[in-house]
Amino acid sequence: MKELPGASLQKACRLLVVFCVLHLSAVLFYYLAGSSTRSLQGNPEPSPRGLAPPRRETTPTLRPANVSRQCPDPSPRLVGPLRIEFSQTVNMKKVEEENSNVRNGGRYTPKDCIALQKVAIIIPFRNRDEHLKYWLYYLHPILQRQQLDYGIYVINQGGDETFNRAKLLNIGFTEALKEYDYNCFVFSDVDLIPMDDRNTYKCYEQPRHLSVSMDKFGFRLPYNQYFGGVSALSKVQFEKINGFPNNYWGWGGEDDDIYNRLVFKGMGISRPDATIGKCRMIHHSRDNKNEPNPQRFNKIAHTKETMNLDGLNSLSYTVLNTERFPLYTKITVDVGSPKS
Ligand code: UDH
Ligand code: NGS
Repeated sequence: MKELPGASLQKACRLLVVFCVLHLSAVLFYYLAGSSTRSLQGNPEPSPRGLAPPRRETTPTLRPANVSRQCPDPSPRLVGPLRIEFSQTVNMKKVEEENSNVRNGGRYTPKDCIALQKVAIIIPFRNRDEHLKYWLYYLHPILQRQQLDYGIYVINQGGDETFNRAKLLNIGFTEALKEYDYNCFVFSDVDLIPMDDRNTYKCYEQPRHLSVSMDKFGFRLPYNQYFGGVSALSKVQFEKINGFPNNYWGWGGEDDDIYNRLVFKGMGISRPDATIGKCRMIHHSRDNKNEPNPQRFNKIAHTKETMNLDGLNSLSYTVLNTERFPLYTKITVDVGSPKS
């Protein structure tokens, strides 16, 4: 019997449906097989904004094994402007309780994502315990909201020789790297507190000046080349300038020398805007043994010649003591003397 034209059309449609079902099943099968292989290999999810996937860390952290997502940039936990004041005394026991997720020695790693950077925060220090309490009280919660993998290093100058801020910072860089493969270093005075948590304590394409808008300067830069207070340099940027100078004894000029080094190596300064970069300084009088250095003007005039000889490659010091407190590591050092 001859097939009706409608019947052959029906047959063709049935064939097409069968083909589509087979095709879909095959796609589904390969997709499921692929995704189980991916999760077994533990590959990171495609990272947001096309960033390269994180490299495997060389030091183990306490992050759960199943976290493979990079922390978003900027952190969604930021709150913006902060009220900062220094009228109440800080109860350290309370601050420690409030930051119980910080590991001994002042180390913190976000739990639910992989931090974008591993940041060592280096604080030059001598005899400023009250300031340090405020710093820890305010900064730990901020740094956690910024979702950084961070460690706090207080580099305490032992003895009573003239203070040497920049050499302490070089020592902090060197000692922190012995502990963990940090890729970013934030150098912060102990008496400066950011007033906005969007001022992220991390590194950028260019060296970063973070304390750009201080209350004591009327919330503006004192001069365009100012690089004092709080700054952030990646490991690569820091090594490129041979670190900081070791022979600025007493107050002033070492930050200008650092600025010169950056410029002579072809780098520029990156800064947050004046609102995000607002910060408060804890008022204090001049410390003993930190008088203005009379040689500072002559020294900053010669950075170009001295920077390759004086810095990381000429750093010498002795560690006298390392103490692990719940919220920071304190390293007491002998930095020598201007004559040595
Ligand atoms: N520092 C100490 N102990 C010292 C000296 C300096 O811890 O004895 C550290 C501390 O981190 C401080 C930083 O080095 O924040 C910079 O030193 P500084 O605070 O003395 O420098 P600053 O320019 O002040 O902030 C200079 C003295 C201003 C006196 C003003 C009197 N009204
Ligand atoms: C400059 C100093 C810097 C210092 C800045 C701000 O004059 O080291 O003032 O000082 N440079 C020289 O002395 C060459 S401050 O007002 O914070 O005490 O950081």
